[in-house]
Order: sequence, then C-alpha cells, then structure tokens
Amino acid sequence: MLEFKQGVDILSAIGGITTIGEAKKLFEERLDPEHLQRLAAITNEAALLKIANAMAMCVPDRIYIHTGSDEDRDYVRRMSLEKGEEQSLAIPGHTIHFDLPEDQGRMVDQTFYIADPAEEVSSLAKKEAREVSHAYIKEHMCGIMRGKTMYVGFYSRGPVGARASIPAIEISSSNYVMHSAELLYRNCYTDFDAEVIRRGEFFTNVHSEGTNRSEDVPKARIYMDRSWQTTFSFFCTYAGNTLLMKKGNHRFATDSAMYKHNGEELSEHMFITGMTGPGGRVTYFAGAAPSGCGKTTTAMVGSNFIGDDLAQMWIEADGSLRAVNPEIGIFGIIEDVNQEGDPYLMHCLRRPGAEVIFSNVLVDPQGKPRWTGDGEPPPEQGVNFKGAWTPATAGVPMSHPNSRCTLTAETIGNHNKRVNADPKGVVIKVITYSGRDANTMPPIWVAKNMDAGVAIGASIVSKATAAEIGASGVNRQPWANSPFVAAPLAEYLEAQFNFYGNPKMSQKPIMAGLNYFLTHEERGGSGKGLLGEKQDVHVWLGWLELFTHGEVQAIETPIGLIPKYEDLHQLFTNRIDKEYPESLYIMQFSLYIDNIIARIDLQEAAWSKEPGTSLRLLFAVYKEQKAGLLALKAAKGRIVPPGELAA
Ligand code: SPV
Ligand code: MN
Repeated sequence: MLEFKQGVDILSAIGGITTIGEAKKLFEERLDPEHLQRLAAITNEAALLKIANAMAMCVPDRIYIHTGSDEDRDYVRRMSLEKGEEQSLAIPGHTIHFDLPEDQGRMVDQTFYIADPAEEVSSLAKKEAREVSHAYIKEHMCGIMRGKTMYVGFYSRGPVGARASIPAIEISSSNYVMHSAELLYRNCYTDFDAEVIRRGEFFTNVHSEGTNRSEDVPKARIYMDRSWQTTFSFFCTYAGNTLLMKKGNHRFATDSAMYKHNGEELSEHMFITGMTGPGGRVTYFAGAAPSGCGKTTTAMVGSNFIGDDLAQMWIEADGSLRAVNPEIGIFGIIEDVNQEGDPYLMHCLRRPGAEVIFSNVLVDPQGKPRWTGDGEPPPEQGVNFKGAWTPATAGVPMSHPNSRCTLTAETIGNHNKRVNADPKGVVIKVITYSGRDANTMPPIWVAKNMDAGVAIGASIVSKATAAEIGASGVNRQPWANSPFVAAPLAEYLEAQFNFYGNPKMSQKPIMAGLNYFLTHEERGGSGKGLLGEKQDVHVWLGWLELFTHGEVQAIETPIGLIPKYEDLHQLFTNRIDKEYPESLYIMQFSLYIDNIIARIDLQEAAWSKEPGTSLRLLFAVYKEQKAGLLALKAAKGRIVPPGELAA
C-alpha cells in the first residue's frame, strides 16, 4: 500500500521554499516581467511551490513559462536548433536529435523508485531509500541549470475534463525535451488550475541534461518520488529517461489508479485504435505490448488511430469500459518502418507537411534520415549516433535499433483527432496482450472469461529489445506494463481482477492474446524467420472485430478460443488480398502442448513468489488450463492441430 505525502518531500527540502509568500518573492527576483505575468495565470499554490523549489534547486539563469502559443512553440524549436540539440534536415520541419551513445534507451539500472522504509516495490523494479536519493539529488541537481534557461510547461495527460486525465508540469533545461513535450502532450496552460481541482492531483517533472557528456552518463539517474508524485532526471537526454511526463508519469498514473481509484481505473501501456467493421461500424481496441514488439504497428492498422503507447481507462456510469490517450503524438521506434508495412507513418516521414524529430538515425550528406529496414538501398555514408558511418564501419548499425521518430498524431493519415480530443473517451470492446514469443502461443486466442483475460496479461513473456539498455533474454513482462509498475505485482494483479471483475462494468470487453513472432524454425516450417508479415495484423484485428460482434464462431481449446480457417482465409482475401494456405494456419494455430504447459509452470513458479490473496484467482485459471491441456495431450498427442480440436 502506497501512502501519499509521506517522508521528506525532497524537492521542497532541497529548494527550501515552504510558503507561497517565499515562492512569490523568488518569482519576482528571478523572472522577467513578461514571464512573471505569464506565471500569474497559475494560482494553484502547490504547483507554484513545486516550480519555486525547482528554481531554487536548479538555479537557472533564466525562466521561460511555456504557454503553448505558436510563438512559444516556435521559440523552443528555434532555440533547440541554435543550441545544437537538434539540426535541420532536408525536409522543412524535420530535425535530427542525437542522444549520447550511452543514452540510447531507458537506463533500467539507473532508474529508481524512491522508497520509504516500509515500502515494498515490484520484484521487477529497483528502489532506493529516500535519504540516499535525497543526498544524491542534492549533490547533482543543485545549480545544475546555471548558465541555462529553465522551461516550465503545463500539460494535460488526456483530454481536458476526461475522468482519467491528469495534469502535469514539465520542467527542463533541454529544448529537445520541451519540443518533444509539445509534440506529444496537450499544453493546458489556461486549464491547469481547474484541472488540478477536478482531478485532485497533478504530477511534477524536473529534468536537466547537465553537462551532457558521455563521461557523466554513469552519474545519470531517473528518480520517481511516488509519494510526492515528482520525478527527477539528470545527465541524460533520451526521451524515455527525460521526458518523464511520459513513462515517469505513467508510473504515477498507475499508482493513482491502484491506490486512489482501485477497481474503477487502470493505467496501461496500451495503444488505442478503432477498426472499421461491416456497415461502417467502428470498434475500439486497447492493446498492450512490451516496448519494441509491434505496438505502434498494431495501432496504425486501425481505421481510427488514437494512440500508440498509453491508455487511461475507467468504468463509465453506463457500464462501459472507457479509455483516453494521455498523449497526442507518437515517440515510435523507427527501425523497419517502411512503405509496405507503415504507409501512413511513411507519408509523414518522407514528405513535407509534418513536424518530425528523428532521433539516433543516420543522416546522409543530403540531409535525408535513414534507418535499418527503411526499404531503400543503404547509403554510402552519413552521420549516426556514433559519428561518421559507412557500410564498412564495423560493429555499428546504420541506425540505433531504438531510433525513434517524434510527431503529433494529427499529421498521421488515419488518426481521429476529434475522438482523441473527446473527454468522454472511447468505449473499448477488445483488450489485447502480446509479446515476442517464437514458439508457444498462437497468433490469436480469446479468453473464455474475465479472469482468464487477466491471466493472459499476467502471463506475458517477451524477448528483450533495444528500448531498455542492458536487457537480454526472454523475460516476464506482465501486462507489458511491468517496467512502469512500482507496486508489488500481487497488488497490481488484484487491481486488474478488481477492475475487470467489477460488477459496475456491465459491458465487458473481450480479452485476447496476440502473437506475431512465431518462427518457421519453431513451428516445423520450411522457411526462415517469422511465419507472418506485418500486414497480417489487419486480419488478426479484423477477426477480433467480427468476433466481438458475434459474427464469427471460434474453436474452443483449453487456453481459450481460436479462429477457424475459413474465416481467416476470407479476411486475408478481403482485408489484404493475400493467399492464406491452410498449411500456414495449421503451423500457427496448432497447440504445442508441452510449450504451453512449460509456460504455465514458469508463470506459476514466478507468481508463487509474489505474496497476495489475488493469486488464488490466477492459479485457478492456470489449474483449469493445465488440466485441459494434459487431457488433450493424453487424447491427441503433443502437438494438436486445430482440425483435431474442432472435431
Ligand atoms: C517504450 O520504450 O515503451 C517507449 C519509449 O514507449 S519510452 O519513453 O522510452 O518508454
Ligand atoms: Mn512504451
């Protein structure tokens, strides 16, 4: 159980400003008249104290209050170019930003939850004692903005007025970070005060790149003070480590859902997208996947793309499950983004019209950004995150595998801006969970009930990707949200059961697993690599769309419901005009019983180490599935093709 406002408030202890009178005095001393007047629009005292303490701690030369106006946006962008944090590319409005070679992904070993003595955190997370973090932040953040400008922006993580939207303050000396903040979040300067009152909380983020030198990256830290809903980040620039309105505040939003709105809200690492079905109806999906496992691609397949990374969900009074996207843009992995698989995104990346920040890709001599898998012949030379590069440069890929593109979603062809701005949110009818799994689960399986659905999320395992520095192997990734869940996992599991099992949720979604990563080698195929292609996602989502409306039947198996060949064949033809041989269906949907049982055993062993009463429900699901699988194996053997299941 997390107690809010417990322990020393580190920001205010270091800043030393405890009264609103002191805060106002500091503003008058340090802000020029223009920005003093801008700040006067904010009257929330708690927010003003946070800002004053950040100023007192970081000691910037100048303070810039970002109102979200076109002029302010332009200024931040221009200064980013002038300071060299970004450079212009050939297409107007496109820029490149490089993070230091040591700062190319989330630094998991330097990311900590600040914890009070009795506070437990997730077994998959790191904590540090409050006094240790306090001393470290004091040592490194005091005066860190000398010679720099401190930017202060006010944002809403979600449409203003939506039940699960939460306001946040982003403070940084980096123009790149503030430029990204404006592309990805809704500036709510004029609504901030009212939003804090409506929601009853706000988040604060304080970042400085400091010296921005490779030799200082080992000193970098990413701290979440959960108790005071404040993040601290320094000596780094990679947005996942610095734009903490994104994942830092997602962590706080998860705390808020669990400890302030348990059973009523969830905060998920999920895309939100709408699929058009027969008669033009639009069915909304929310889906979780670990970083670098096709979440953006899946979201883009929708006819009504809303978001690719985060979802704030709640149960509405009418019994529906609603979601809003806390973001308005994407910070997407760019590797393997190409014309064939991602036409909407490529349009923004290769033609004028959209404002885009590319990060850590290669820039060729003509100012064209290039990345691995962009579908064009490799360039002869260029500059990338490590410096000059040619195809002969040993050991350095053309672009870093975690290279990203940052752009507002409204520039993407299939984005539905009106819906993403609606505080009522969208009604979610389908929840999906996926990971990088080469050998065990089929491309789609639907949970038989809500508890089995929660178990799908609880059981995600996935191969490590470049989004996290130093990660390797195949790991547990419960709900694909574990890098952002501070709470002990059994408490999180309980919050999941409380939400999906809440009798107030009278319009239950269907819950399904998705897996795009089965390989020929593991499934008895004669080819190499993956069994499917990116575009097949249209079919998997298309089938779920029909299933939700009761328009296709499924085959029942011990792990849930799977599609029939005829329905998929028709969808492959209609949605992507692709031949879908039955032999491929059999490779994809046969149950590899030993693999599935091994997966369940592994999950059971891991979850047994997480004390909590909610485990009873999870283990009941595993037990039932395992019994069904063993009986099936006894009757039909170790590998059971779908045809034998239907019989
Ligand atoms: C992810 O890695 O899941 C991202 C980018 O969406 S980051 O901001 O680094 O979390
Ligand atoms: Mn993410």
